[in-house]
Amino acid sequence: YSSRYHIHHHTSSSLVEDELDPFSLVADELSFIGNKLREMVVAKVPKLASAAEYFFKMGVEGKRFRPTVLLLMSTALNLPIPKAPPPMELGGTTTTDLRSRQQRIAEITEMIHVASLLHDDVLDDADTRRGIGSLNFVMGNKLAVLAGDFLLSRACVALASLKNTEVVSLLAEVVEHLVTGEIMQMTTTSDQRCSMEYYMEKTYYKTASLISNSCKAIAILAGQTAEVAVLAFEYGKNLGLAFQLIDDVLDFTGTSASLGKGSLSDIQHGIVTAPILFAMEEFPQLRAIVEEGFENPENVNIALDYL
Ligand code: GRG
Repeated sequence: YSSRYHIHHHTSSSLVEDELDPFSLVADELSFIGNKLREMVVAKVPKLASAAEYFFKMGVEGKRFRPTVLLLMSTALNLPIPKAPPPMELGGTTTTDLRSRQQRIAEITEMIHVASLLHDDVLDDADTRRGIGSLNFVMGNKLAVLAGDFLLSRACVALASLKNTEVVSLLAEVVEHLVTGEIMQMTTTSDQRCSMEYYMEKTYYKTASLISNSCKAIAILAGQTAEVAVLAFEYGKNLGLAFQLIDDVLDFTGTSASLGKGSLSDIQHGIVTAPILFAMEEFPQLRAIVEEGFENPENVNIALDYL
């Protein structure tokens, strides 16, 4: 990163470059978490097991953006144990215990995320995800819905095992937020479709809530003050909003190969995202089209011309 962005460091050590690659810092832990996730989705019924493990198999793991952020947040917030021991609801907590509890947050977060992808693809009738057939496309809607439910159940059990009621409520509430964001997206009036405020609120629920609340959970487990926990939340919220904004831009600029799914899927589903809202500010005549909606394919083409 430093060479690409011409950032000058006061130290010339190559370690600085390594430290600036966020993935290399947590690469070993990410592969450990990957294995843990595969273990966690083992189910009694073979059909359920094969459905649930579908997106945890090697090679279809996605970017692992959320676990990466959460592990880096853990490194940033874990205080030296002798100075500030984390709250010990479980009795003697060591540094290793703390880190493995935070790894569990990363696992739970990824499970909730994958469950939401499974359900989302059913709702959107999507046929590709992570560069392969979506689970609903390969095994049908029914199994995809049930596999998502199963992952949520596994995530709840893992969450409860942390025995921290504040953390349980934070992440349990995220599931409601995911549903809220999805419903806000499905049911828009023409005014809401044109509103940046509505878009940002929906984006918080749909994408940023999971990242912000799991970042806050990391801070709580680290034994940080309520003030720091709020800062961790704000960091995760802004990162999540930025992540979705970029995801929305990529839907217009990416290719099926780079996205692992078809491009232009938002506008084709009638979903108005940030690039259109920004274009509307520059070209006020676009507003009438957005208000009318994108059921008419002609409107899709008109909007694309403005972008
Ligand atoms: C059952 C938990 C649950 C939710 C039901 C369907 C639904 C309600 C919510 C959908 C939420 C959703 C899919 C939001 C989009 C979030 C998003 C940016 C997904 C893409 O994330 P990436 O790019 O994907 O990190 P990878 O594949 O890399 O993990």
